[in-house]
Amino acid sequence: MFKRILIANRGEIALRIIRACREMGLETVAVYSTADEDALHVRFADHAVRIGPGPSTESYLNRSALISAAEVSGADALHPGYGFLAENADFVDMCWSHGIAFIGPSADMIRRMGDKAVAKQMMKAAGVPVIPGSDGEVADAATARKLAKEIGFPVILKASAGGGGRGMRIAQSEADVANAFNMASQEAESGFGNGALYLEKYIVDPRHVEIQILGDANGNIIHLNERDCSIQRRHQKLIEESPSPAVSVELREAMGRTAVEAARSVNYQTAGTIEFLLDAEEHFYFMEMNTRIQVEHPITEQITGIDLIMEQIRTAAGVVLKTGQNQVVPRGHAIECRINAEDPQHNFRPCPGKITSLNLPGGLGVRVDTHVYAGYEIPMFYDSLIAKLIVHAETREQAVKRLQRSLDEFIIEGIANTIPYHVQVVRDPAFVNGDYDTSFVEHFEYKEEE
Ligand code: MV4
Repeated sequence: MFKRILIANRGEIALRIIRACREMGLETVAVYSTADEDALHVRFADHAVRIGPGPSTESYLNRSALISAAEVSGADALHPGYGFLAENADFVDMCWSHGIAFIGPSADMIRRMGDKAVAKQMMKAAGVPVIPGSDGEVADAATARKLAKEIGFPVILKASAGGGGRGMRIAQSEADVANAFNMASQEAESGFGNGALYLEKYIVDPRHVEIQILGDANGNIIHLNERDCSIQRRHQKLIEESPSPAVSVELREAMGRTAVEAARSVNYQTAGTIEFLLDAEEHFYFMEMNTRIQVEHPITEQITGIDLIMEQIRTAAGVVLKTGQNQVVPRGHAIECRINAEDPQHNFRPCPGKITSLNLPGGLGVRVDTHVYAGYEIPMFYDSLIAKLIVHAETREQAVKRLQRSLDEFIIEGIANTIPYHVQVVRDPAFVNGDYDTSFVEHFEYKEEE
């Protein structure tokens, strides 16, 4: 086992990783920017190293500063959290070449799964259902138009180097294809330095259902059921739940088995997620593989009782999974709301600033993963996540009630935030009935408060 883990992240996920390490008897090293001097991850870690000024390019994305911090502090492993360098293959190579174990997949795995066209081809070859479309990349607009006519409209053009909704364009008819191709390619070129695209049939109003995977160095792979992440705004998830209200026992078994086969086909050896689109006829299609711990991992922890961060650390250290698929016995229903420092009355504009007063909800089945406290100032440099409210109950109906009352208890003063938005969403009949898809947020009407 490792002795001392450097956490190359900040905010709630840095705290989350520190908590797992402490319970495992592992020493922790926090890194922080000047803007995070008063952050809790700095206070609760055994050691802390300042790595640079506020902007993330000079701190949490500063690879040589992180490697130096690991070296001077004597860390033997590094946990990247999510975002920042969690899916940066060159950084993974740097860690290993400096004798620091990267807690996550190999650099090659990140490269293969990071190229969405390559990942899709590999999954198709392994027999995983994929959305009909191009076999790998499409060379030009004319080829795209020809292929689109064969598979039928609408189609979507996606950046090979993209993911998470960036560098995508929909074409409704033949006349749209050239423009969609050029726009998507330009966006991909300027955003990722790689204009390559692939083409797919566009699935109208699907659900986003993803399966949590856990693999070890011995080739054992299990899945920990699904998360429904269909409630998103501009590709940012707002609410996630497990189990999905749209997934039957039979469908869960099929999606779980498929996700394990997908992970096995690439010899996956750590925590990861297989994202699927689910259409109204219960067809599911591989979309992307995420090679990191995800923001929404707590709902899976609540229903399975498995600590995903501890499992990531153990499997990275070569410890074999002790849980077999038959021992994964999901219990109850969990829902997460992401509370952001954004103003829902003004198009969700970011609202950094000082939290003057704070009350966190509590009671049975309520978990709040947060790094904020009364008097804390949210810096302007980073993402706007303030807290994750996670509720767990025996049934979905009880979990929704628990979510409603917990949101009512949750008070954040001093900055605009998304609690009032969530308060309304969790009372919307479509949400209460679990009858929603990825178009929910578009259609939802938020009533401004006076
Ligand atoms: C799609 C799709 C429909 N058909 N691909 C959005 C994020 C990126 N991971 C892929 N996305 C989509 N890909 C095909 N062939 C619809 C979406 C999509 C979406 C997916 C998941 C969650 C929310 C979404 C919102 C809009 C579009």
